[in-house]
Amino acid sequence: MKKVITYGTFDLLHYGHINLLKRAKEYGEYLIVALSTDEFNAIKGKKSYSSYDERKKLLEAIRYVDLVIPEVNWDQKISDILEFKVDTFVMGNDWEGKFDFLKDYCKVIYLDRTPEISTTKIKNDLSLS
Ligand code: C2G
Repeated sequence: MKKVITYGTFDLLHYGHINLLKRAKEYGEYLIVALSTDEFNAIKGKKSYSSYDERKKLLEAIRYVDLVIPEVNWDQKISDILEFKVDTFVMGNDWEGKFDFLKDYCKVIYLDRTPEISTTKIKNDLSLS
């Protein structure tokens, strides 16, 4: 069984996230999402609207997602890939090249971001309405 992994905050879940998860799942039969914890978001300089548990529940309801694990730091990717025997690592191409060091452990794929939508845009548009 081919396993795929991806990482992110997935706050204010939107169709750009779903589009990413749908395409990531096409690389295997089992998709793991490493979801940034609230503590790691603080390290990333992100304040998510929804808590880790709320964001986890939403991701677990998505048909493409098979497992959600916590992302607690920048450095867990290699151990995650080894622990879960991951074949392919997938991220949006705003991260193009940033995770190429993982090519020693699995395939690394960067997928085009979905244009015109982002958590930041949603927050900004709502604040103006
Ligand atoms: N994404 C996308 N299209 C958008 C918005 C987001 O394809 N319009 C993708 C991003 O490229 C990323 C995933 O959706 O692959 C999750 O996005 P974020 O929650 O913003 O992830 P980020 O905060 O970049 O966390 O260790 C990696 C980090 O945890 C990535």
